[in-house]
Parts: sequence; structure tokens; C-alpha cells
Amino acid sequence: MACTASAHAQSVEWTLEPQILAQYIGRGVLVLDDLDADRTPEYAYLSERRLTGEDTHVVIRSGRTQAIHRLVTFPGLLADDSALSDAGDFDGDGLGDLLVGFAQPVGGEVHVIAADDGAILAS
Ligand SMILES: [Ca+2]
Ligand SMILES: [Ca+2]
Repeated sequence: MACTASAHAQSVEWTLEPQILAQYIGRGVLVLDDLDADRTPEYAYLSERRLTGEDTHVVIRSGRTQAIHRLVTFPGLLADDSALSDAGDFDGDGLGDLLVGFAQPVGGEVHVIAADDGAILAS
């Protein structure tokens, strides 16, 4: 998968190489701030891993190297009915945070994730 984003008046192209954590990607894709100050924004996406259980991951990768910056796992939750979006700067540290929601289990769940360290800020 490749995508192009415009950041700081320059065009950046990313390519995701197939990996074990890359099932069902595309349910949510989000461009983040430059978390490691390398002048390239990071990005996040949802990934599901059914082979070892029904876990959904929020994968945060370096926009420059594509290395996994943070991996936040939600055990037992499927990406089928989930969404990923921008939460704004929820904790006021100057970096945008993420909002992930799951329609299941019954009643659903919503979590705010700090993009820089993957901490759950609110649920
Ligand atoms: Ca960066
Ligand atoms: Ca923040």
C-alpha cells in the first residue's frame, strides 16, 4: 500500500511492506504529527491479527523509516467494526492524539491514545 501526504509544504510517499501485523489494514489510517522530530510525520493504522486470537492493534509507524514507533493492542476486539480518527491534542503536550472506537462488544468502546507513547489517556 502506498499513499502520499503533504506535510510542511513537501510531498512524502510511504510504502507499507507486508508484515504479520498487516491484516485488515485500511479500516483506519491516519497521518500524525512528527513525533520524533525527523521532519517527517508519522502515521497510524488499525490492524487485526486473527491467527493468534482476535486482537486489534493500533500501529504507529515512522513516516521516514516505517519502523513501528508504538503498538497498542486491544485484546479480544475485532477491527471489523472499529474506527480510527484524530483526537486533537487531548493531553495538551503539543502533539495530536488518536481516537479509536470499537462497536463491539455490546455497547462499544472508545479510547483516546497518546500518539507519542501509546498511553491510553481516556476510555
Ligand atoms: Ca517523524
Ligand atoms: Ca497530545
